[in-house]
Amino acid sequence: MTATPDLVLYHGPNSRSLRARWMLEEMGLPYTLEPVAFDRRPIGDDAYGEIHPLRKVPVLRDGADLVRDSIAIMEYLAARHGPTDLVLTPAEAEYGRFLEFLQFGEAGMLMPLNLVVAHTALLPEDQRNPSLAKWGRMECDKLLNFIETTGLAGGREYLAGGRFTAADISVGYSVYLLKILRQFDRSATGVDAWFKRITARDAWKRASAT
Ligand SMILES: N[C@@H](CCC(=O)N[C@@H](CS)C(=O)NCC(=O)O)C(=O)O
Repeated sequence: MTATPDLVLYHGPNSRSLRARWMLEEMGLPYTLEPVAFDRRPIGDDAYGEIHPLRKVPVLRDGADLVRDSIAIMEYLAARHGPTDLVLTPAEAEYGRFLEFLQFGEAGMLMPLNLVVAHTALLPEDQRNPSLAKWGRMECDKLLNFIETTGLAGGREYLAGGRFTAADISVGYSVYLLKILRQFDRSATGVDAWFKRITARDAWKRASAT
């Protein structure tokens, strides 16, 4: 019998740690949630700086192992604590597509999204640059259009493999961020329907509850 994992998730409200928490909930793994103070920059305290020198969330602690990236945490949980249908195996059709959207949620979406966050909300008002916010917003609209026309092409219900996977969690978190920032392009109706579908899951409700 495999020993019960000793998992701790360092978490911040509405942050990328939601991806890791959603994955933990989908997999039904027991974990302890460790809130990191988000009302200051850098986040957390000096003790947290020992865990993540960049003072970012999420971090997953699994016994002696530390994983400091939301996408890496999802891959780690599937590989170390699976098996799980939340990832595609290399032998499956659409494995490449699965990897593409798994990475796209972070590497493809977060740079323009961060610009929007920084220049509409995060920075003090006198440091915000409306041109950068506008450019970020235009890029986000292109990204939503890409999800609509390519990710969900032909009435797909999920991004890859014909089932809900970690790729939906990865991109789903970024779309969640666009929505709470009120930057979601209302013309992306297919994305909207997909987002409603994936966030109707009990695991998301538990992950986003507090
Ligand atoms: N690529 C990393 C990015 C981590 C990251 O930037 N986290 C943000 C929260 S969503 C953070 O901790 N920001 C606090 C700060 O930069 O002060 C991941 O996906 O985990």
